[in-house]
Amino acid sequence: MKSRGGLWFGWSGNLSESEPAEPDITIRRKITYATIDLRPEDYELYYMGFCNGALWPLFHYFIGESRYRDDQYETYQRVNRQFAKHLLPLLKSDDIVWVHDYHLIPLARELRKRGREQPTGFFLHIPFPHIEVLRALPVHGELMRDLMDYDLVGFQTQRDLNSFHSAVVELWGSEALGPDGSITVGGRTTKAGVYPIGVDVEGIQEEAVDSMDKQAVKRVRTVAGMFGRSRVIGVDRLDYSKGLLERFEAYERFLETYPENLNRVSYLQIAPHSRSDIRAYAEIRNQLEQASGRTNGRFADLDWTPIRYLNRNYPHDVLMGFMRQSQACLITPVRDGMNLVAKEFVAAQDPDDPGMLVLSTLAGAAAELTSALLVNPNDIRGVAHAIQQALTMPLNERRERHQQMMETLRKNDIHAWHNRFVNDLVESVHQ
Ligand code: GDG
Repeated sequence: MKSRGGLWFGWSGNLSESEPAEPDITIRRKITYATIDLRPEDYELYYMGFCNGALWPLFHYFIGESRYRDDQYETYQRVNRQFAKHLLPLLKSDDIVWVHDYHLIPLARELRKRGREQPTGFFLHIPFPHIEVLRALPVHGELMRDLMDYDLVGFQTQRDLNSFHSAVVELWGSEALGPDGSITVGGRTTKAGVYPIGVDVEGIQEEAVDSMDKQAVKRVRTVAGMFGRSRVIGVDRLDYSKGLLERFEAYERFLETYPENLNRVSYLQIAPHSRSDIRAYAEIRNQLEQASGRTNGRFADLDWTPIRYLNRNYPHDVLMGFMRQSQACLITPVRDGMNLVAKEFVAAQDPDDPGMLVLSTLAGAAAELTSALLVNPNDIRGVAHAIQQALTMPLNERRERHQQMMETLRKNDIHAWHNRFVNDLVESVHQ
């Protein structure tokens, strides 16, 4: 958006008691930011409730965690109506509209109801579940119909698109599905495609190199360097979909199975808290504290902590510096739309001596990063073995795998993702 210019519209991240009158407008460089507050009740029912208590778990195949409530769904619709109402006066007639993620599925319908007909696309950052999972949600039909109000719907992987098609066929029959994957329902055609999100490869490399002199990055390097330890890293929002519990168990198994690593490896897990008010998040938080405590209690030495588990946020460039000086990165979600950290780790490496990525096959990124060490996150023994393999892999193999992954990252970087989606969106209405 910085190069193209435009309007960014969304929730401010703040709460206010009264119904928001008008969006707050800030203009910075070529972008106008229009944001509105949510009322505490809407935050509860819309954001924490329907979005993150019903849709998030269901779309990540945690059917048992997904809780549906009518009042939450009604608020979801009402908040989307309100967003549309506030967005409308800000839209210019030649604007194209790109809507992001599961919080805003009904937005196109609400805009069209108010007479807006400009190209409107939707991109889903998280997985789309197969119909056999989706159907557990009482309002899945409504959400699918809402998606049909977009001109283009984009997914992270072919698997997600296939799942979306499974729902289309179930609801409207195979005749609704065109040979190019587009969907026609009630005379309206919606295109659907795969647009794997990428990263700013050059930007990350610069961040990683430039941050090597930052205090925090130096501290990590100095401490591990002093004892000649290898560094393993993980960076995830604290979320039950990220497979952290299984990962901690796998790391414990790794230390147990390959005891030559005792006192020789240091695992840094950064996991900033998120959505802490939801029960499932509080639960996983407790379980992780116990699991890291158990491993440290069992294996730690006077001058060695096997897992350093930090619930803190770091500036992005510092994170990239941490990654550049790590020999292995563990990305083992039990389900993930893409996982940008996996791509960032690869981009942040020194090509002459790159660290190795251990990556879950259940992350969208696995479809592209096929030269990573691919693992099933539930296979504790397999992940333990992959950690050992990553730390003992010969330099020429690491370089070769890294180079292969970099080629994919460059071909499919954040700019390519953006351009492809926007071009297809514009084209979708001209056909
Ligand atoms: C959703 C989907 C999909 C992490 N900790 C800190 C920090 N981060 C940054 C990472 C990365 C981003 O946040 C996390 O992105 P992920 O892709 O890994 O995961 P989600 O947050 O779950 O994102 C996911 C993504 O949308 C994009 O489509 O890939 O599947 O779930 O960039 O570096 N950034 C800073 N401090 C931290 O402590 N500054």
